[in-house]
Amino acid sequence: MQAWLDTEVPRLPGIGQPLRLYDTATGRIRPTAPGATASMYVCGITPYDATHLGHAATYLAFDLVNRAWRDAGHDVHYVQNVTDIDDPLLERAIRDQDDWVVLGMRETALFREDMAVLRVLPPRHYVGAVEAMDEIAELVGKLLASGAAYRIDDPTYPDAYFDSAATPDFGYVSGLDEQHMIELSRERGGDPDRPGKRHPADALLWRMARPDEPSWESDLGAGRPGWHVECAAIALNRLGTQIDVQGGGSDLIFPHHELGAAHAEAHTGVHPFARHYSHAGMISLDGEKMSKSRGNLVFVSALRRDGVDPAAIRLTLLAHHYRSDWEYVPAHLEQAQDRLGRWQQAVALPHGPSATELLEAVRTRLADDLDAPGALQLIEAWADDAMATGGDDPAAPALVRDLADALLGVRLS
Ligand code: 5CA
Ligand code: ZN
Repeated sequence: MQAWLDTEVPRLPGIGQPLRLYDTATGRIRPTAPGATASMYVCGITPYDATHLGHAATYLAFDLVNRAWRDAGHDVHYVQNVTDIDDPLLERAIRDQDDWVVLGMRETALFREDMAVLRVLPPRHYVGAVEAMDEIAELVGKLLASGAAYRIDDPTYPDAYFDSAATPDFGYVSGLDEQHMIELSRERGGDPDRPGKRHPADALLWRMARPDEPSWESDLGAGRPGWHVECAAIALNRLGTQIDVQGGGSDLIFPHHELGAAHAEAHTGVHPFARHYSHAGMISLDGEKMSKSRGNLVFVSALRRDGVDPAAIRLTLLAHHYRSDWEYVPAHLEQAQDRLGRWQQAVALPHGPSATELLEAVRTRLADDLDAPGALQLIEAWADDAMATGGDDPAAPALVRDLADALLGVRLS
């Protein structure tokens, strides 16, 4: 698929610091250590509803990773998928008497617009499950051939499942015990109770065609893929056997990232599949996780229609650390709009207090597990100073404008 439009990133003086990032698998903040090219796979949307603030927050977190790496001199190979065929999409299409293809295309188009307006840097490869069908089926075929997967004992629908015992390290991403895994997989699209599986956490790889469901021809028989193998195939085929960062919201830790890593590792023998498993916190509204299935959503597109400056949406989300769970209230947006106004005034001044140290301090905050709230406070202090006392550096306002744009994606003019 075509990704959304690219955004210009101003060049900053000097060079950014090496990024340290929390890794879910080891439970520690560790340096990312990419080579010249840093590789990142971030799970994309399932396009059955519009982008809400929760999605936006997650994609902004990884946009900060992208920007920090670029600032540190890396070329970033970023890949994202679109789950444009899966149960939730089909269920929504049936509920609304919609065509699942049209629904997916419409919501993907809206997501692309939202991302472009929010100045989220686009992935180099933006890949739909449907367009990747052959490569997904091929990976399933290889997992079956190597014994890492099996056909369930069901004569009508001999679906293919992944054997969770196929890799020695299964469970290392989430660190969960079996009971907890079973509960989460039941909640999040898995089928731990289906008879005939070797282990309850074994994940569907290929669902044989059912009447009234879309299906694709393949050597496996007509059918459609499971969810985790979609991301494993798309990532492996573009980024190779080991990647620097696997990203998504914390609701993807289990089963999605656990199983995706296991699929990849069973196929390649390379452990760990990702050097960092990085997860953004969940945003809630009215006490519940913002989610398409609950319907308690604040849509980015609706805010845009109301004339909200996208930079204020970014400032709203960046005011919370990416790993924290938090509840959105409209006052957050109002505060961000005030802040944006003050910053815009400050960078419009003919001179200000020197911003050379500010640039280094903001780089330090972001390199420390993406401390965007800390970075915002530093810029805030500079803006207060600029407006209170002036300062005499004529280059400072432009430098602050550029650093807010390049490192935080916040455009002030
Ligand atoms: N297509 C799959 C990933 S392969 C999927 O999870 N799609 S999604 O549309 O449900 O979610 C897209 C991304 O937004 C995921 O990374 C998910 O973790 C994140 N996300 C969903 N809800 C929230 C929320 N309330 N707060 C923060 N992030 C969220
Ligand atoms: Zn995914």
